[in-house]
Amino acid sequence: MNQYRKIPAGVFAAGLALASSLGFASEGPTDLQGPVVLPPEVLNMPVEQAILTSPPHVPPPINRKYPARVVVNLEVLEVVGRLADGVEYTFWTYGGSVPGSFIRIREGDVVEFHLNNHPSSKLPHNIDLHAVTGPGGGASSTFTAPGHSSRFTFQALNPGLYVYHCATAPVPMHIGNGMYGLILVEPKEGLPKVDKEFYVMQGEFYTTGKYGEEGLQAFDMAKAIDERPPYIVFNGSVGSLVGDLAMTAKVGENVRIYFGVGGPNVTSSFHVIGEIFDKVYPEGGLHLVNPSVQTTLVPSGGATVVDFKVDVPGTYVLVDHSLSRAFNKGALGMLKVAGPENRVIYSGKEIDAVYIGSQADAGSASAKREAELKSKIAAEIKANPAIAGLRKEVQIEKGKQVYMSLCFACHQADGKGLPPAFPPLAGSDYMLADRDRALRIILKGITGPMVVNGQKYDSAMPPQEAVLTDQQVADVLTYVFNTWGNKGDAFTADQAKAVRNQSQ
Ligand code: HEC
Ligand SMILES: [Cu+2]
Repeated sequence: MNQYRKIPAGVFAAGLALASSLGFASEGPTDLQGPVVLPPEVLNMPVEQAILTSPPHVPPPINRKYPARVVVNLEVLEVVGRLADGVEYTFWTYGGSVPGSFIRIREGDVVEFHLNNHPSSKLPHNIDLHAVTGPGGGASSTFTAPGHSSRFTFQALNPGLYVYHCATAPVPMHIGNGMYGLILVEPKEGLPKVDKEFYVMQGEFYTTGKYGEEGLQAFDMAKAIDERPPYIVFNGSVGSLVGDLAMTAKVGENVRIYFGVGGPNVTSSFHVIGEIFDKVYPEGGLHLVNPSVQTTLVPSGGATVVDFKVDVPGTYVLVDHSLSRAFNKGALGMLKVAGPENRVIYSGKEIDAVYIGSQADAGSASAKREAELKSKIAAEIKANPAIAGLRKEVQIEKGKQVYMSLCFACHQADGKGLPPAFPPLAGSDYMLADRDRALRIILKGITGPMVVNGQKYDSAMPPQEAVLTDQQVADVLTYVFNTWGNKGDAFTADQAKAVRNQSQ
């Protein structure tokens, strides 16, 4: 029996359209319509279970030459996971991952869609698929309480790459917690074959803490309303596509990336450093092809398909070319290409790809080492209270991550600087002579003449107090005071705090 109040369908649709146009596109429960009576030509279609994949994987191409009835079973799960090293977040997901499971169907398919909300969920959720023709894109038909399952049917009328997302109030919060994914509706004639396909989505996270602040972070509604996300990431976390998790291909292969933006608010200037997209299917429509594109703009709630052949080996870095997002908020991924060199196409002198690649690699190796050291500490505490040395080692590894994402650009990875523009930190008599002054330089910056190891410098170093936490300042100085032959005690967050609070 229908447990909800009956509302005439037309009235509901009109109300929904109005609500959407006013900006509160939140779909509550709607009346149950009962199973759809399908005409014989649909009933006679073969029935298939959709293959769903988590990012960066994509289900295999569809080789059918005819439409089918495709059953999609998507599960909503609220899970605690890693947002960045030491940072956790309660993600709301479709299928346990951010972005949610990739769905692949064919133009003309009739989809029987099941949305299953796991009993452990705290909230009801629904789904608005941009591939659906009909009010709310399925949202009103799929509003599902925890421990319930909803079903609706739609026909995929238009080919394209489409975003899906939750549309339960408050909508930006549901999307901001990770509730988005992609559904590909292949055109009848199929897509050109490629060697490798990947699934990447950008989205931002509005945490109460700053970027890198450790512990379980909560959603910050004020930051969301102001569109001030501490994190803008690919595939749900910082480093999701870096180091061992990087995508891989071989020289000569054609690579395709299905790229979408979940948002909820921020658009992407999608770019791969060191590559040119041979083809862009702008805005995820699959008929128009734009050849030879450097950067393609992807709106929130939008998608694109890019194809490119990888001609030379190396590490190609995926970024949002609004670059503070890549280098300070996490929107950075990697494609590692193996195979023989072609020195005519690429001589090996260009620095872009190698530089950033090795930086990210060093960062992720360093993160691994940090985890190893942390478990060592736990073991050591049990057996022996003398743990100061290990704590310092952790600080050095953490500091290296800060150094490799911030300081190395000027002072260089080897700490030797670039005379006469950037002074050395390796063996710097100036730095090693005065620890408080070093703290002050990092936090407040410094300008004017100085002599380091007998060489004169007269330039400016920008203050980092808005970028770094006290702990990060202590870590990075502990790193530079204990690397490249330098020796010194660990710095503490309290020391950094004391200097931060001094007026200059
Ligand atoms: C944008 C370039 C730039 C960045 C980024 C930068 N510095 Fe500097 N740094 C400089 C310049 C230039 C000077 C010299 C300023 C002057 O001449 O007054 C300097 C001076 C210093 C000094 C004192 C001089 C010496 O060699 O001992 C220290 C210590 C230092 N920086 C550490 C750091 C650390 C640690 C970071 C990362 C948190 C960092 N810097 C990030 C450009 C930079
Ligand atoms: Cu939701």
